[in-house]
Amino acid sequence: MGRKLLTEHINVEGIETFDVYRKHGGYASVEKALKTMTPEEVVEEVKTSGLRGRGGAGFPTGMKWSFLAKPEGKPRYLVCNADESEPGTFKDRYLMEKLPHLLVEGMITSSYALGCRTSYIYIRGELMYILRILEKAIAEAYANGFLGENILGSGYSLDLHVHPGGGAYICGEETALLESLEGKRGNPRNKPPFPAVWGLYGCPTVVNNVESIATVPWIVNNTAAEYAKIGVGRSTGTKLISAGGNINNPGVYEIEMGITVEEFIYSDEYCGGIWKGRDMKAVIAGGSSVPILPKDLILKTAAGEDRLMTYESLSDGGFATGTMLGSGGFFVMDDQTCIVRHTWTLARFYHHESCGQCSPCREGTGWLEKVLHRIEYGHGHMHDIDLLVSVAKQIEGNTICPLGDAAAWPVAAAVRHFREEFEWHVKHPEQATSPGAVFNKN
Ligand code: L3W
Ligand code: SF4
Repeated sequence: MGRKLLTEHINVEGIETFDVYRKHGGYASVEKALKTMTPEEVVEEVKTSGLRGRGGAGFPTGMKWSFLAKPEGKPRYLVCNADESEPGTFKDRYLMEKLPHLLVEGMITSSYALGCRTSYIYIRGELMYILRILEKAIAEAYANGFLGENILGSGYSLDLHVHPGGGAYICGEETALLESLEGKRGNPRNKPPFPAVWGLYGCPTVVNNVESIATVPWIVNNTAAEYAKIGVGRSTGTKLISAGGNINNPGVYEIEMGITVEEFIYSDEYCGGIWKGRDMKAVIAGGSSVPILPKDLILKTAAGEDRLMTYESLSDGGFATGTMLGSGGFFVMDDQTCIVRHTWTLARFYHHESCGQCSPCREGTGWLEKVLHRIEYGHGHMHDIDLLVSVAKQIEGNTICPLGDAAAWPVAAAVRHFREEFEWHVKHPEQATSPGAVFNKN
């Protein structure tokens, strides 16, 4: 059984209330930080822990915190990115619904470290019921002296607000999120300047994922050295994985970094293997925005070693043979899954969610969707398959924000690893249009 740093008490009855959460050690990190540590010492702990951003990019959290500019006379902000909209990713929703006080505690301790007096949780608009859960937890924290003026008599004061988005995937991109929080259309900004210098209302801002912030209390309570002992190499600690698709036990799992992908997919502690006794065809490991890998490549690295649940092992060999841990949304596909249809579904999503600011993304996502649609529905030509790769290449690296890459990579990888399946659709249009028709080598 792996260690559970975030979810140890998640099934305790009443843990969503202040009293029960407190009885189980809740808010200890606020007491420890405010009473015995300087803000710089908290930043140093998070740096030393090796914690990396859990939203998708895996950028070192402590390093991001130390980039925060401190100009005279300007406030600093901490904004929690709770706009979880990545297809296949539902871990932050789970954490906030079950353990709202853990996020509130993390926000207080992190805001203290960063010198913020006002902080925000920007939550996905579809999750209004969780917004209410968080508002209740925040009200309880105020009532018990953990928010507001002069917290625990320490002289430190903080206000915390929850703000809902309007339902656009792009608002999960940090600069689009900040635009939206300012009341504008959620269009991503050009970077640099990064939010650490020019963020909310033009002030220095740290934007962190829910899981990242929820990990800070454990690090402060138990020390960075203890945290860094868990995991492998530069992938320290634990990670929440949302597991879905054709597996026996879909759900959210907290894993210790470094277990093998094989153990994660096949052991009863986690996914429990492929449903209906079928074989596995492919996996997308990090939410929908990362390259798909066929069974052989998701289980073994380019060097033939077991692939591990770490940032490094999953990206081993670059995009030819690797993928990304990303936001930790595991889509597992059985041998009855149609890769063409699956890829078309994702392309539709990205086309719909493109904000339209840059032409490679606005036009390119539309072309990917159209070409995939005609292959799937039996009107494709062989040259369409290379056209997909060509359009994907022209999007990649030529856009303001990562949505362009996120739309291009899954398509390029699907053609790279499953070209035969695309060709089969072109050669057998009568089969390709019938519901449930799936390419099968045998
Ligand atoms: C200051 C520098 N700050 C980098 C900061 C930057 C950001 C973080 C990472 O995209 C990925 C994307 C999705 N000075 C800095 C600096 N920073 N250099 O570090 O930056 P970046 O640009 O690498 O990533 P990002 O823009 O945050 C996130 C992938 O995650 N993804 C998406 C998940 C979607 C959700 C959701 O639904 N909300 O989580 C999944 O895999 O494709 O590649 O904070 O400011 N010199
Ligand atoms: Fe908008 Fe797409 Fe450009 Fe991102 S890449 S700014 S979503 S058009």
